Amino acid sequence: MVRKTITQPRHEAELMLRDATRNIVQPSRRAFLQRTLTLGGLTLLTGCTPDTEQSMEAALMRVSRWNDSVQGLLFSPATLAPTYPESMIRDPFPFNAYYGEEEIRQVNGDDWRLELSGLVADRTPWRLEQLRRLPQQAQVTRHICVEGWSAIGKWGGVPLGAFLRRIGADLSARYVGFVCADDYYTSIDMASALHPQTLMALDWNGRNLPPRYGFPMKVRIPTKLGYKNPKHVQAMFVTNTYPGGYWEDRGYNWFGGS
Ligand SMILES: Nc1nc2c(c(=O)[nH]1)N[C@H]1C(S)=C(S)[C@@H](COP(=O)(O)O)O[C@H]1N2
Ligand SMILES: [Mo]
Repeated sequence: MVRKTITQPRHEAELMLRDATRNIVQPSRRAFLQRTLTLGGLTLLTGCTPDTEQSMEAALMRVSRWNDSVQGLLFSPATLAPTYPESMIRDPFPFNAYYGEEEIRQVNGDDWRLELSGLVADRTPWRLEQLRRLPQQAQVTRHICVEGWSAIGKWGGVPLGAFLRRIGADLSARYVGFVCADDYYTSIDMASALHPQTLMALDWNGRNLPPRYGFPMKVRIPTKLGYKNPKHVQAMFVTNTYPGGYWEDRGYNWFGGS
């Protein structure tokens, strides 16, 4: 990255701000910042005037993290995501991942174990059939991807909040993190993890979750954007240390509310 000198005309700093906001991957956030963020505003929000491309990106990242805490404060555990009639389900459902369909991960359900770590009293790994024996719940909700599509689907499985209580997770901790069978990972705030519609999804449209949608388990969070819904989850942890995520570490907003 090119470092520029500290003494530069103000208009050049404005140009850098434009470039830096262009680098923000999430289109809706990018559009929002381009419409609303001035150099003066950025200075006001972060307490200093960024003067290099690097400090500009760092300042924008600080605004995005500040936005996380505002979204966290506004998030109400009692507010439900809209649900839809089964007639509106899109089947087949769109596939998306950071790779193409020819690379869909084939996880063996018999060997699969859900590994648990962090601030959890009982870290015994779980097998698929054990999860299937827990009380299940299903919802028809809309999945919204920041790449510009949305579709309605039905996911069924174990409410994540009930599972976290069962394994003795520290419910006052800040984050729940997920690690997937591909290179994907993400993390969510505890309030969203305990939200009544957040599911450890084992089913899609009444049948076993197919490989393309994240077999054997996908965490379905209808209050969050698509990239916050990890597929092929194989490990879960509870922590107070910010874990980030695959797209979040590349500039997507971490809270990712929909
Ligand atoms: N393991 C894993 N989970 C993932 C992704 C991924 O690449 N790998 N992509 C995310 C994104 S950006 C979207 S939109 C949804 C797509 O889920 P779908 O294939 O069921 O539509 O998965 C999310 N979860
Ligand atoms: Mo997405």
